[in-house]
Amino acid sequence: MANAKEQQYNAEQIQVLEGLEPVRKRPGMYIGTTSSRGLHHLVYEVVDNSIDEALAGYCKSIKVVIQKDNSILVEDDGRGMPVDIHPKLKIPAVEVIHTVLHAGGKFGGGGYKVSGGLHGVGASVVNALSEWMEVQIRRDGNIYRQTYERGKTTSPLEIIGTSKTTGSRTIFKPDAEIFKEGVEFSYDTLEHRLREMAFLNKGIKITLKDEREGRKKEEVFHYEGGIREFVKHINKDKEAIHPDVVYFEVRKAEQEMEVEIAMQYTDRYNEMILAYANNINTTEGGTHMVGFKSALTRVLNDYARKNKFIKENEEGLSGEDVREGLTAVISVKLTQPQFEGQTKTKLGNSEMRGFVDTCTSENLTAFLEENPAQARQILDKCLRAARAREAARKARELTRRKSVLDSIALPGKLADCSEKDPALSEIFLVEGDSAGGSAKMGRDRSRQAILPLRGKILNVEKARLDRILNSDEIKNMITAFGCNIGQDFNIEKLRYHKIIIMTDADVDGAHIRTLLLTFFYRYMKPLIEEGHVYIAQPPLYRTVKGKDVYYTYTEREQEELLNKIGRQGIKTPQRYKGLGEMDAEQLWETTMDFDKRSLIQVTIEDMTAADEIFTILMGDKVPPRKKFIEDNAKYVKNLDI
Ligand code: 0RA
Repeated sequence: MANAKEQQYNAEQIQVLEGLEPVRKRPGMYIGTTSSRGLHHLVYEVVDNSIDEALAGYCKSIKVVIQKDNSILVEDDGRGMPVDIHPKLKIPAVEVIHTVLHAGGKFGGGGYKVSGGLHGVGASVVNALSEWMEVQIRRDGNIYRQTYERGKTTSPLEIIGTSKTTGSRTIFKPDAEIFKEGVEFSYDTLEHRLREMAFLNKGIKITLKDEREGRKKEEVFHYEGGIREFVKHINKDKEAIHPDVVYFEVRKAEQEMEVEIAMQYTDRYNEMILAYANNINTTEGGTHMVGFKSALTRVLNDYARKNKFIKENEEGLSGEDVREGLTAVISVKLTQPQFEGQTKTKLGNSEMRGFVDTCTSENLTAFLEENPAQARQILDKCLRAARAREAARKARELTRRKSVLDSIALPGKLADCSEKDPALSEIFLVEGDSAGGSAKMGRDRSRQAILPLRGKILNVEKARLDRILNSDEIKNMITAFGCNIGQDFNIEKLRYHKIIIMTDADVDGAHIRTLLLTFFYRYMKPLIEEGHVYIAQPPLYRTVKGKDVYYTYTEREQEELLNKIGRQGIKTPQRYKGLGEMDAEQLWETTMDFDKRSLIQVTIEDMTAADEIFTILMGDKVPPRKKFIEDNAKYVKNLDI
């Protein structure tokens, strides 16, 4: 990327398309959503422009500040945005960039632009969706300043001082009229993306600072090792099975494209391959992913045969075998990325497949040849996976055959609903037989099914598929849901569109809930991705005063209730220790009734964040788990994983 060849900027390059009214009318079209996700997207749009400046070779450091009033300041030490007058519009280029849709001179060529991917819409969209915005530019010895409100210019570009340095600063406050769900920024969300950006663009220093009252904090993300350090970061709470991160970077002549790959095996069973194209997380994969996977399988098989790990007449390693426990980051950069797929996060450029395949082949082969001890550790792991896969295949076949023989063999413990339309049906996974009994009696049997789960379910984080399929509780869930698991998972066969976890409001309940979520996340991920998994919220207290009965769900709510209705004349408020203490009617009224209950939908904000949480919660290392629980104990309501 370090193509520092000076590009003469020319205001005429900017294409004029249209004004900003459409952005305010239909913000979703430009930033995807006006939820919290869209709000944070504004910051990424502004930061992306500074990253582009860094990729062009002109900027080293970027600072992001959440200011006291919840406005955002982004500053870089690049060349400073251009200020020359646009020949047709007769206004400064910086004003065109901020007030005209699709302006900004990003028409490919001359380097890999970050934007142009998911919602690469730039500074004008952020401006349109901000109550106010201010830009300050240090350039040509001057400091320039211009202000805007809701996309409209409110002051001419003025010189407000002198400066010996260059750079751009953007300050904006998101418009509460647009972001109706709230305009408060989450430090953790910004931290996550900015750290990822720093891993993906080695050498760039990104500082994040929170200046809000009561939460002052500052962190610097700066990784000279780039994605090599990203892999170490992902594996920090896991056991690596070989010491070195395999790492290589290849740039094609004339910088048409570039690939950077880092990988390391852990003792886990799941694979964690993150793929990026121009810094955009391509969650749907694409040609770079295909190239990497096919080279990986081929190289490890070739090496295994050549070195007699596998005999001539023996079957080779499958793709699954060579990816078990693998953490890898693939980052490609290219000038004309084509994004396809449902969420436009699948890389389509066909030239990337062969390029990544060839680069991976050459470099991984070299690593294995040069590091025979680590090669052996890796191959041992793959061969163990292959043996287990064989055992798992047999176990799977057994469950498959069973369901073929007896296709309506639902588990005996399941109290099914009569409704046959999955969209109208829901299933409660209930902790314990006694609560299960109350739930069965209290439910709406036309639409609600109940599956009681006895005690602890298996920790799937520490077991392979063959053992997982031996667990009765897990087998019951698989047959009840109807959509199989792992590779055979088929969401279209799902028998209930709502899967509701109902556990006690105590530590054991939280543990069972985590075990269930881990199982869904590792083996039925689309269930979570497509929003089918929910958490029921049973009440904590039942309070009776006179003829009135009140239920409250938190200590604070209970306190507020007592303040409101007065403490006199109340028979001692009942604090539920578990679901089992509620009778059928109470359970229905408080937790299951379609009209009165509140459910929490489980969502995956981010693959690495979810992986980290499950690794910590379910893994072997105790200190990170203890720290996580301490750090998060106060946030009981938010169940984004
Ligand atoms: C000179 C020319 C161009 C952009 C910039 C400077 C520049 C833009 C931003 C946005 C945030 N920070 C910045 N620093 C510098 C135009 C280059 C092109 O059209 O490709």
